[in-house]
Amino acid sequence: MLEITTPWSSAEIYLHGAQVTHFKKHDEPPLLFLSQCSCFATGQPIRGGIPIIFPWFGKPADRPGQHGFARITDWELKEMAMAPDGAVSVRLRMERVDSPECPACALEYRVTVDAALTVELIVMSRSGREFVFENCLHTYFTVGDIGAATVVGLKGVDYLDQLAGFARKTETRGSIRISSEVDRIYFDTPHPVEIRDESLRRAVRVEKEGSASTVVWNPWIAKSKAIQDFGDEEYQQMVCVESGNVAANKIKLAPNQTSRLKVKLSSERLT
Ligand code: TA6
Repeated sequence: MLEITTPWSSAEIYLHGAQVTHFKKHDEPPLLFLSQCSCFATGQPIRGGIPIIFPWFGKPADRPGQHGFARITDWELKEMAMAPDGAVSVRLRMERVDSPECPACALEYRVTVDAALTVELIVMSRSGREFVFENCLHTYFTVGDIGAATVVGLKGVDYLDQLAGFARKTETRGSIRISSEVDRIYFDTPHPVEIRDESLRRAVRVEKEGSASTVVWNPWIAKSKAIQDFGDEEYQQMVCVESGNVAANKIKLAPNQTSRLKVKLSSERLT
């Protein structure tokens, strides 16, 4: 695990899954949520921070395991650098030989820690065949109280409601307040999304490049109890706002081409 400290912030990154598990500006509560019940074990995903979902999202019938293998693979640290202003960047890499579930490819993950947290997932095909995949940076955000938080920026957007048999619906609310289990894949949302946290008095901004889908998830009470590596009450302190390319937005990568998914997370005080 890499522990990073900059003039503005601190962060932690596990080689397991190349998972950022902590990011905190010195004068604020943590931006990322990490479950107190998370496993840290071979073959198990870490519950919180920014799991890298690749090359499939969810649990397709013909695929082994939920959310692909990137988040349970040990990545290689290739480079760490500090800029003159103290910003720290880290480059991690994993490679895959050709397999039925994934053509030969190389992945790089670049993390930049400064007053914000910027992560970029780069997928390079090393195959002569088209590579169709999904990717998603499955970010868990800390909120002071889920009842005092809203997700802003999805009004008028179509989504699949995973709790209603993937029914396609349209978001009618400019500010989404969560008061039950929510599990939605919003389509064609390249624009920024915000989490406004009245409890912690801050706005968290999610800016993206190369991401057409936004997933919003909170397990709420029953699902929280059912998830082994998640505390029964932790749904009150987190919300997932995930950035990627999922379902109808999946990526079709031509042979030997490269795909980039970049997300910048920042926060400012609510005045
Ligand atoms: O965030 C969307 C989602 O697909 C939910 O359906 C829920 O399963 C969540 O991911 C967590 O998945 P995980 O495999 O990490 O338990």
